[in-house]
Amino acid sequence: MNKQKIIFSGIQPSGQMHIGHYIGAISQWVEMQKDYDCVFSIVDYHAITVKQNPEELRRRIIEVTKIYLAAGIDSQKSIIFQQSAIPAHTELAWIFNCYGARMADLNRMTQFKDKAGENRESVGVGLFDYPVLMAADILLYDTDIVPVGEDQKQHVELARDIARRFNSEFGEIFKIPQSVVRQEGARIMSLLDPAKKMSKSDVNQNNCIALLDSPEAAKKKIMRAVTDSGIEITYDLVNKPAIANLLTIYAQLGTRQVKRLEKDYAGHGYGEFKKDLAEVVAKFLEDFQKKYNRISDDDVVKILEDGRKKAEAIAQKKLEEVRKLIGVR
Ligand code: ATP
Ligand code: LTN
Repeated sequence: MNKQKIIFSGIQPSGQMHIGHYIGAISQWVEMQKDYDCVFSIVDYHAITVKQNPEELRRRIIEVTKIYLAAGIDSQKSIIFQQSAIPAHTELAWIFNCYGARMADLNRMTQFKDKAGENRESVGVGLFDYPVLMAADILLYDTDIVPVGEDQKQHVELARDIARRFNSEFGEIFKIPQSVVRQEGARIMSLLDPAKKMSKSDVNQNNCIALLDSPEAAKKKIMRAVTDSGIEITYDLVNKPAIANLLTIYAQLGTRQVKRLEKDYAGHGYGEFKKDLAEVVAKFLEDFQKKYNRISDDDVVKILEDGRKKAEAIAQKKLEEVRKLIGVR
């Protein structure tokens, strides 16, 4: 009997993937594969909570899968699947809408407030209900640990609340999951404004290094990145947030840790530091894209189909139990 802990996480195929996704999420998943049974999803039904162009969505689903693989997610070891391929996710979300998820909980979700903004009354219901679908994703697989960014912690809390309520009514059916937020690199900031996170939704693409940017373009973006006043290269989040962010990127994509970089760059200027960082980023992208380009669309179709079969067997079993408990079977 396999007793390894279970990890579940996912990314929406809704925009350009950037080094923030790699450093903040995917590279951590790659590490976790060593010690855990992992399930990674391309959460396309989350992506449609905001408007998507169908052609672009289709392309992004393949792109995100290739990015998982190129980053080192091993389809032999971990399950990789497309959320919409398994109807159990939306079905369980509906059941949670009726049992466990409360209006008051969803009204508290800060991401909904941020994303809906002024349009709270006119946005689609899906955007409001999004955390319930996320709870279904997580709870279907008896997940122990959910590695996510800081902004998703509240959603994992909600999944725990839903699981507890459901369990207290029907018995111990769902495992209570925990979120894990990586400390270093949890938030890669914009290259142009270190107060904002690097984001695929930003209009100015110079803020962000996409994983599929050409190495040359990425170098230019690094050279254009803002720095702080002063001349020293030190990790100081309060006084030098721009340099701290560049140091984090350097350490995460290169081979030297921040402490080592601080020592090595003592007495050297920003210009030299940025030039070296640009080379490190370019080299990382070159290697990454080599792996990415080796993966064909046909490979992706096969891997997703294989992942669907494996994930569906687990999800369907859990859903069947739930259906019985609530009295529809
Ligand atoms: P964006 O703001 O760029 O649209 P997002 O948070 O909506 O990004 P998701 O696809 O939801 O992007 O993110 C997937 C994962 O990547 C999440 O765990 C998220 O926290 C992480 N992530 C996204 N942007 C960054 C970043 N700049 N730094 C670190 N992690 C990030
Ligand atoms: N909401 C998450 C993506 C997501 C997810 C999940 C993450 C959907 N379902 C389950 C972890 C577990 C996001 O936008 N980053």
